[in-house]
Amino acid sequence: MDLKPIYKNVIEGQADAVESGVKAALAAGVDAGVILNEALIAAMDEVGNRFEDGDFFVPEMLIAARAMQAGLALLKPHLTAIDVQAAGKIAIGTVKGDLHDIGKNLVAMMLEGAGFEIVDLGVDVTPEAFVKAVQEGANLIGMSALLTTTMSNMSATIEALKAAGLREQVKVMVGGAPVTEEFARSIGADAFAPDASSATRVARQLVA
Ligand code: B1M
Repeated sequence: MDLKPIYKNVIEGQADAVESGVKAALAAGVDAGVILNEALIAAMDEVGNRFEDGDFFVPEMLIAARAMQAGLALLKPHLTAIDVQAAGKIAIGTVKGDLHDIGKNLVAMMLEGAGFEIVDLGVDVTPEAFVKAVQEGANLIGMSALLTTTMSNMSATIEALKAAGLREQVKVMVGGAPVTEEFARSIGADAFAPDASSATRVARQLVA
């Protein structure tokens, strides 16, 4: 089945058309992961390119994001076939100053499917809120950042965990488009994951 119309409708922010396209693709037996990667994520990459080129502005990015999320909601049950065993409790959030949540939501969704208990702290999450989540029992922290300017808040959160005497009892995983393995190492995170499916594998290794 041709996924181009879904791709095009995400870029154009046509949420209803994205929903009907995703429904039709699922009904035709297209794998949910293929729809996610080849239509939804690919479209958001193109939206980013157009923004960089000055063809799109924030409102266009926002309506494209809404259209993507409408498609993502339909894929969720197909991406999260729940494993039986509870794998651990992860507090996940987009760091302070950063409002991008699509990638973070996708990672949370996949981790939920892998059996993790999810505490979704949302966006613009302060170091103090991550610390509180660890005090309340999270054994893994997942931080997402999409802006180069907010990546430093990952390191601020790790410092806050140390200051609270909690660093040794929690594993820290980081990710998001500008984040790299090298950056993760430099701030003392336990792991980096480049995408949602590897985040699941990495999280499992961290709590094993
Ligand atoms: Co923003 N934005 N945005 N934006 N936006 C980017 C990130 C940008 C790269 C666009 C560009 O210039 N090409 C650019 C950042 C440049 C930079 O810092 N180097 C940018 C900018 C500049 C901005 C504003 C500053 C624009 C402005 O106001 N002038 C502003 C900032 C607001 C703020 O946060 N304070 C802004 C605002 C917005 C919207 C609100 C309009 C909207 C977000 C809506 C929302 O999230 N609800 C938006 C969008 C949609 C984007 C782009 C187009 C798409 C992001 C996305 O959802 N991608 C983005 C361009 C791009 O990334 N190509 C862009 C799809 C998503 C599935 O991918 O989030 O990368 P991603 O997640 C992946 C991996 O990174 C990884 O797994 C996910 C799935 O595979 N991952 C993890 C993510 N988190 C992880 C955590 C993990 C592990 C893996 O462990 C815990």
